[in-house]
Amino acid sequence: MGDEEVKLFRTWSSPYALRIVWALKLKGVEYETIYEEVSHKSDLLIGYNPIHKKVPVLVHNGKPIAESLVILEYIDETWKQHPLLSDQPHQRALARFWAKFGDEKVLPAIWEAFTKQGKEQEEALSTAVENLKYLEEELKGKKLFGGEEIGLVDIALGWLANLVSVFEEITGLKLIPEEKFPLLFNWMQVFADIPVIKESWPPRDKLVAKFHSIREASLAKEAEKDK
Ligand SMILES: N[C@@H](CCC(=O)N[C@@H](CS)C(=O)NCC(=O)O)C(=O)O
Repeated sequence: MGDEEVKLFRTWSSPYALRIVWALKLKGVEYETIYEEVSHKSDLLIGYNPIHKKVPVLVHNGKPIAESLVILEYIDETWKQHPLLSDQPHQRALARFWAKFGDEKVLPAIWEAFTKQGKEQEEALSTAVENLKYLEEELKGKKLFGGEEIGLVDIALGWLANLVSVFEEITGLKLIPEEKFPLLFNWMQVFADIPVIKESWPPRDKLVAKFHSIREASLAKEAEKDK
């Protein structure tokens, strides 16, 4: 293991890249971090991920892998300690289902609720609530999505624990109210409190400032369209 070269291209705030940080840390894999700026991507990053040109990219012994959920599975197959996926095919399939559901259904609705206002925001919020109900249901009888240990689904949904309260502070909306989603609310606290997760959380004030300006820019663009 000692002569392996593992490099992670990330930005300081990318929630997708944080998935990879968490997985590598949980597994105790040593790696080098290369910080990118989305507005100034390096040629190296673009060369490694020419199709999407996004972070994260993991480079293992010179071989690049892009797309966070794909990288997570690669990590789990390559470093066996602290497994993220079950050894049962059906359990593995379910975990992949929920990870995909998070990215395809939950994330876009919450992002719309965060970046829009008025009717569009209301609609996005009600879509988010419908989708979050499925996650609440999935947590019944479990502390974490992975059971007692962090699994792929916890890592894939980790951005909820990281960003929802930031979005709530900026918009004044309650996206995941405790009364409506007690299990999910508890999961967010439990997940955020796990030392490996806590220590790699980006600074909250920097996140608030960054996402505040993203929301402002998005609202200004919408206002421009309506003129
Ligand atoms: N589906 C991708 C999404 C990655 C992504 O959207 N990364 C953002 C940062 S959060 C990025 O690199 N954006 C650069 C750009 O859009 O030009 C994944 O799961 O890795």
